[in-house]
Amino acid sequence: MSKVDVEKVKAASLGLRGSIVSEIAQTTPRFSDEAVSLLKFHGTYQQEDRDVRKAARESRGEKAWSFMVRVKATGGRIAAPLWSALDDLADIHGNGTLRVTTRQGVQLHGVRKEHLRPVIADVIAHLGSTLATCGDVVRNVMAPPWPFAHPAYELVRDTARALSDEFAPRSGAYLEIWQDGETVHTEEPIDEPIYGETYLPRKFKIAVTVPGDNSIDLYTNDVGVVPVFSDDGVLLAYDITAGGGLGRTHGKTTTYPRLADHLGSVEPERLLDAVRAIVLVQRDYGDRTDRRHARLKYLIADRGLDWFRAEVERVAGFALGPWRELPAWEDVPRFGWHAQGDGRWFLGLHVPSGRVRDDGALRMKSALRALSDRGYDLVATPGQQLLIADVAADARDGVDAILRAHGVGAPESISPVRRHALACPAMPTCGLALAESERVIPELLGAIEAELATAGLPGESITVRMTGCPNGCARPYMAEVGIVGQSADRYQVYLGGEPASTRLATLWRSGVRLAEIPPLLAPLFAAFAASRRSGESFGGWCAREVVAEVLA
Ligand code: SRM
Ligand code: SF4
Repeated sequence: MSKVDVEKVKAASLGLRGSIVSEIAQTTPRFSDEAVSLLKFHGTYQQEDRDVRKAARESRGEKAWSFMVRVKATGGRIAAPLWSALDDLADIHGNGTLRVTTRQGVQLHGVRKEHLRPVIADVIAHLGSTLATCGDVVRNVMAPPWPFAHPAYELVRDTARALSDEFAPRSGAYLEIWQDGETVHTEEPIDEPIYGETYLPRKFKIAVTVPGDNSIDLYTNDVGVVPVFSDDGVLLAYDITAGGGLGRTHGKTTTYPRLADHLGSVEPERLLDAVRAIVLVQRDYGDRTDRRHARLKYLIADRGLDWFRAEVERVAGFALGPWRELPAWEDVPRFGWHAQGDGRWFLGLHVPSGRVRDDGALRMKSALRALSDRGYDLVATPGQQLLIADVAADARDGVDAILRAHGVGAPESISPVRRHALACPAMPTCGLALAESERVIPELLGAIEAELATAGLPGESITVRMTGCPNGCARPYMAEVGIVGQSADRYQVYLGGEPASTRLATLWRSGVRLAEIPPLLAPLFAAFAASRRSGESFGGWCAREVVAEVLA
């Protein structure tokens, strides 16, 4: 629970200014709780190194405070100069790593308070931004990461950028504080035409994708947007989903993961008006009395989809059309070289849990830096992968040579289980972590792979997603095997999601120790190998054979 009344802090903040500037000037290693809640809107979280909590308290009488800084990347695209700058910042002011997030952003960890301003100023100087990557606003807008030159992909990238611009906070506070170093106190009303003085009740997430491509996990977003084309490729409308979200709290049954509903469709030129109306309805009706009940998913669940659609239509001033049928969804992580369709290529790399670091002979961070210094843009995928974009056909060998020289092997050699896995950061930086995630998943995946091999399924593709708490940052509730931290070394196991991320998984076991998970899954793998239907995924088999039994 937040220690401050976030609604009051927002209202009194004069457009997200609050006391941030005066507190930056103080020599204390942390901010007040009020400033901490405003800093999120600026893209930074106050954290502590939980590994050294006791030692830090004993030696300094204070926790080991530092800051996570989250950088925006609409559709995951990170221009080469910005990546090179982030790489430097990670070494100079961070913990020497960068982390690609499950919403296609990039995070720096371990930034000390006195370095926050130089870090964010440098991001701005390299044409990046951290604004609205956190806080009660529209967050980083997702789009399929693949840099295909196909018109449908170009359209959704443009649409994601238009939505991102539409919902960017207008307050001048961001540049005043981080670029200029002072706030301009004004008696003028704060000019936030969409958000007003108190912004949204809670975070708000939007994703855009092309029909069939579910790389962005459409149904987990507050709003999803999908263009609908005629057979000859003419844009007819946009389908809109609403009310997805995954966060929940252990023991609080009024909180739950929810798949988005099919809200309807809209004519192409009215898309921004329609999405703005949705955001405004959530702004005005979302539950501001309880932050655990404040997401759009609860508004729609409580009031009903028909009420919600009618209210959106009233605010928009026009009716939405019916939902238009779309082709089946697929989630195909792309590794290795792929033609973009414009004569150039992109390379999909495996970055375990999105953590970019140099680790012994495997120098992924230095390799990516060598590539960004040569002018290659990077693209972060929702699957915590990185792509090297826009490589000329005759430059591919050179890119491969740079990667090999830094110990980065061919991505095709990575097993399917590892390729599909996601894990959230959890310990030691996340203040909400109840159990380990990123640091223990490599070993867990190894043990799961061994059990698959024993069951006669070596090389089987299964989606394993793990989080250190029930908030769902690595979207475990959509996985074939979802693992959710409960307390130190105790986890819940969810089963039955689909590889294409279209069905919620169901809770199967609770209170399981990490080491017990692979042997617990082993009999299921054996039964799956013996009785799977043609083309059936492990998640599909679990939904048929295991989940039905759990729910019975
Ligand atoms: Fe998340 C809070 C990390 C994607 C649901 N999330 C946090 C915080 C900031 C912890 C905190 O509030 O103190 C974590 C920081 C950890 C750290 O040390 O870096 C954190 N979330 C992440 C990232 C970095 C996980 C990752 O492995 O990449 C992702 C950053 C995405 C980005 O670039 O914006 C991240 N978080 C998600 C997702 C997945 C998504 O958006 O597709 C979800 C589930 C979808 C959803 O929102 O429903 C998610 N994070 C949460 C929640 C639960 C929200 C809720 O409705 O209950 C919290 C807690 C909260 O907001 O109170 C949370
Ligand atoms: Fe932290 Fe929980 Fe999100 Fe993991 S799922 S990053 S432990 S809030």
